[in-house]
Amino acid sequence: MNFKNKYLAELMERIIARNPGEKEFHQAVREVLESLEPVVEKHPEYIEQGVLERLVEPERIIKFRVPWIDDNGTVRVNRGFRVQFNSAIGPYKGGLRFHPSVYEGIIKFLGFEQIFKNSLTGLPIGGGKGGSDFDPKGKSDREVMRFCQSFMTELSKHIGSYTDIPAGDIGVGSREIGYLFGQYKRINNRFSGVLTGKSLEYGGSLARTEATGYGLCYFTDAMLRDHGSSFEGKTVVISGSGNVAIYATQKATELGAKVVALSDSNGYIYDKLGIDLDLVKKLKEVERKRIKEYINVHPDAEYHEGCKGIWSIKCDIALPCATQNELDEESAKLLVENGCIAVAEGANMPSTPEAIEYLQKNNVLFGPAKAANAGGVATSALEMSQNSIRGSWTFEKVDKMLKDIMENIYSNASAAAEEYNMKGNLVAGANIAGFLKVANAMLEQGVV
Ligand code: NDP
Ligand code: 2IT
Repeated sequence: MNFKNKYLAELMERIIARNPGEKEFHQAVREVLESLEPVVEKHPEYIEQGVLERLVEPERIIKFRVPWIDDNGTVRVNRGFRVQFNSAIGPYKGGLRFHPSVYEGIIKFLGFEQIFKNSLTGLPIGGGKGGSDFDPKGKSDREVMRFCQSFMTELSKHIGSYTDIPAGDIGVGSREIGYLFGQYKRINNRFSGVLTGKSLEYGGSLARTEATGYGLCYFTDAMLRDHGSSFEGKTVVISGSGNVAIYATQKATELGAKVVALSDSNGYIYDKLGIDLDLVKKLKEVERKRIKEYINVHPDAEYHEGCKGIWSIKCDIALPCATQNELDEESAKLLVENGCIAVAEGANMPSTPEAIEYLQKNNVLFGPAKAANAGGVATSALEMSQNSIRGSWTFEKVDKMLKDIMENIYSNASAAAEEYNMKGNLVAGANIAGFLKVANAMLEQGVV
């Protein structure tokens, strides 16, 4: 889509020139600016006060060397990043990603999206993201520990429970958070809620592990119900087999659906009888094995090399929960051809712009990542609240709060889309609703 608004068209050009080569960041910004076209026309004050120029420029980027020693005694060097994007409505909040594909453009796209997602939760958290090109795959626990300690030695200078509170993302789960927390505490002699996604023994929240996947299903359920449908009796395809995919599978199944496929970066499994989730949890959470091992236990299930083929499986609901741009236009066409009625994004920016356009044009209900996967960070904010009051809430209480938050996000995104004459377009609705709170806070705080 091209911008009708000249100011936005020029701004987008400047952003591309100022952030060369960062194509994921351009993609994330373009989508938001497109959604904001009717908003800036109605509210010129956002343009006059430079809100958009300020919003697309991170408040601070920290980039650092992470040296560590592997089990053979060899010195290894990775790159660490933390992008503190926007603190208008609260301290920077967002995960850390450890994956070889990480570079500044990935962390900036994730940090930018986090601003709006965090705003949508209704909780007081700003946007940030971090990570490293370190690959935890195939590393021993001791190597991961030494890497995390080195990473935190630098990161600890820039974070704090009132400043910036990192958490997990791809490649960062409770093992990594544990090592990072231990090193932060050792350096600062301070036991604080500086990270979320902690284990229950040292300040974690019940339901944080489940939160992103559960939240995705609560959101999707709200979207389906609003259109007279539900998960009951539906066939669901979920990509990925990490934290988000596993707990989305669990909740979708609880809500009456049958999940028939999961994947990892090597390939996908199709089990028409419904995924055996206990086995997936054992393979992925405990043994850190590949998804193809599934067929050793269930020889009737199929394994296919390559992860993209997962979208050729016939389903009613598709939940991409692996990574960015994993669902392209060709995949969207296959989903539509096979009668898919809803796609909701558990991963961050998993659908390409062409895929989104195709799905929306073909009346597939589409739940964008910022709204649909906000349950993880929302529950992180609930973990921060519990840490502040030095208390801990029951699973039922946190889960109920999560469900309420996801339903509110759905209705707020839906209402914003309607207000700006784009009824049913949750991409626009989520971007607008997320933007307004942050933009108004920025206006009130002056040019900072
Ligand atoms: P995990 O590391 O637990 O799992 C990631 C899964 O995605 C794995 O199955 C992995 O396969 C697969 N994957 C990762 N990269 C690729 C790739 N390049 N191509 C194909 N498959 C890939 O991460 P999470 O489940 O936590 O995160 C999944 C997505 O959800 C990410 O986009 C993340 O940003 C997003 N998200 C996570 C939240 C959270 O609370 N954890 C909150 C909101 C969003 P393999 O093992 O082979 O690498
Ligand atoms: O993308 C995300 O929202 C996350 N990885 C979770 C961030 C958090 O702070 O819990």
